[in-house]
Amino acid sequence: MANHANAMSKVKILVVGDSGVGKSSLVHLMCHGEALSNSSWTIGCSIEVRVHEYREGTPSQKPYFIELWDVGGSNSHKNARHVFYNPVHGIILVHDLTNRKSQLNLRRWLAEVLLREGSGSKTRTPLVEDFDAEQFGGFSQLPVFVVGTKQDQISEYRTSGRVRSCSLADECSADEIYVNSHDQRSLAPGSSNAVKLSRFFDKVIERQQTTTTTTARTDTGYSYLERENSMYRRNKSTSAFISMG
Ligand SMILES: Nc1nc2c(ncn2[C@@H]2O[C@H](COP(=O)(O)OP(=O)(O)O)[C@@H](O)[C@H]2O)c(=O)[nH]1
Ligand SMILES: [Mg+2]
Repeated sequence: MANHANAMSKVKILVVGDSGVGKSSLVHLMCHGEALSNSSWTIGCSIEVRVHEYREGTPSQKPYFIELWDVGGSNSHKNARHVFYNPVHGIILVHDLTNRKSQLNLRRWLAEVLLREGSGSKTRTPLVEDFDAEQFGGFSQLPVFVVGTKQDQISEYRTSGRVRSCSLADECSADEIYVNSHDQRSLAPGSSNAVKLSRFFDKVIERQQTTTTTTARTDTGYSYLERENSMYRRNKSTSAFISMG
């Protein structure tokens, strides 16, 4: 803590999707490079961190902490989980390829997060249950990544083009990957999945650079997370400037 100037910068990504789609398994694979041996019910929110090399292989390469906030998908926590939503720099939407409903529900998840993002955490969520690209005109700046899990449970016939890709991914100009979170090869370094994920992390970092000054709160209800984040922003301003060139 003594030397903030050398502290590694960090970004916060929310990982959301219905309960049981495989968020915890996916986050574990992303952060540890191996399958989660026994997943348990996520209560509230669990945070895992991975180090990502921003713009790897270029002169502006720099390590960043990527915080993956795995928000429990249970309906019983619906009224409380918004405290985790602000601020956020990127969203990973997770659905289960064997469960079409979980894919359709991603619109609700996105709407839920976007309605909180940029608004005070005390604001009531309007009665909007679905994502509508027009309504969320400004959303496009928040990078989105879509992951379909349990690829091992669908037949090869369906993976070779028959699986309906997520239309939401198109609407958000988001990359989408399919994984089997029980198999570390799903995110093997150099694989197309890993490259897409890495590109997404770069986008999130770029987004964070452009928004650090625009999320100032006007309400007095400062939460721990907001306070912590504003401290972090102050620290960040003393750390290295990322060249965009
Ligand atoms: N076959 C298979 N099972 C998976 C995969 N991802 C998750 N699971 C299983 O699905 C169940 C729910 O996973 P979990 O990560 O706890 O889901 P969460 O509730 O979204 O966090 C667990 O039994 C996992 O082992 C996958 O890619 N393939
Ligand atoms: Mg979980």
